[in-house]
Amino acid sequence: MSFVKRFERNTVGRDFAVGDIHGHFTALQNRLAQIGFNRDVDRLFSVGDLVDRGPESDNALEWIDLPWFHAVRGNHEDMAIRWPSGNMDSAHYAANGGGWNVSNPRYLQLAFSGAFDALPIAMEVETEAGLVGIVHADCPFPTWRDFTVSIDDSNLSNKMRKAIFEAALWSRERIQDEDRSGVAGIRALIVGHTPLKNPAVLGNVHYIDTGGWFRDGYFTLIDLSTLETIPPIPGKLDWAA
Ligand SMILES: [Mn+2]
Repeated sequence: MSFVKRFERNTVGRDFAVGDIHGHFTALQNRLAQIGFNRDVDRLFSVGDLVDRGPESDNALEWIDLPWFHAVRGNHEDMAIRWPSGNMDSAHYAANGGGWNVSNPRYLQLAFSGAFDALPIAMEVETEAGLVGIVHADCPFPTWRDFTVSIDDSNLSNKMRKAIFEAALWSRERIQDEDRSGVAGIRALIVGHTPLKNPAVLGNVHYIDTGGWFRDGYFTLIDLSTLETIPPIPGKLDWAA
């Protein structure tokens, strides 16, 4: 099994990515309706964090089965994967929005764990202007190729793979440092994880989590061909977390 999922160019419709959803699938659905999303030809790529905090986390299982919806694993999926193994603190998990899953029956906890464990860590989408990468939090390597080759390297120690996954799903280093060095070997990298008031770009790394799950937030959609966001980027890096 590969931790990188690759997608051919969409020659018949549009490709969009959306930030963290956190159990707000109805709001997302409304956003898609606003932009005239056509589920027969368009595709929607998710940066992960489908669950926790919002009221509709249970819907994540149906969404990841939709033929036009494709998600990478976020740190909240990571918690749902680990939950049935019993080595996570329930108070900590609930404080992070996982209460819905703590109270789920065991068979459902296992269903979520198994389904999320099958999600890729990274996706790459071919567009007319080049390859676009998607990961939840960050690419912890200077080049996209080093990252995608490393996570699929069968000789990698479990410890090293765990460290790379941890950074890919949880790191906020790049944005905290306002590091504009970018990721080489890819046209653009799309990430979520860090809620911002407005979408932002650092080098070629696009931050699109504008807290569609949060009371003052909204869902930003980015067109993977044009890299334009809806709504547009106001220019300045501005983050709320
Ligand atoms: Mn996250």
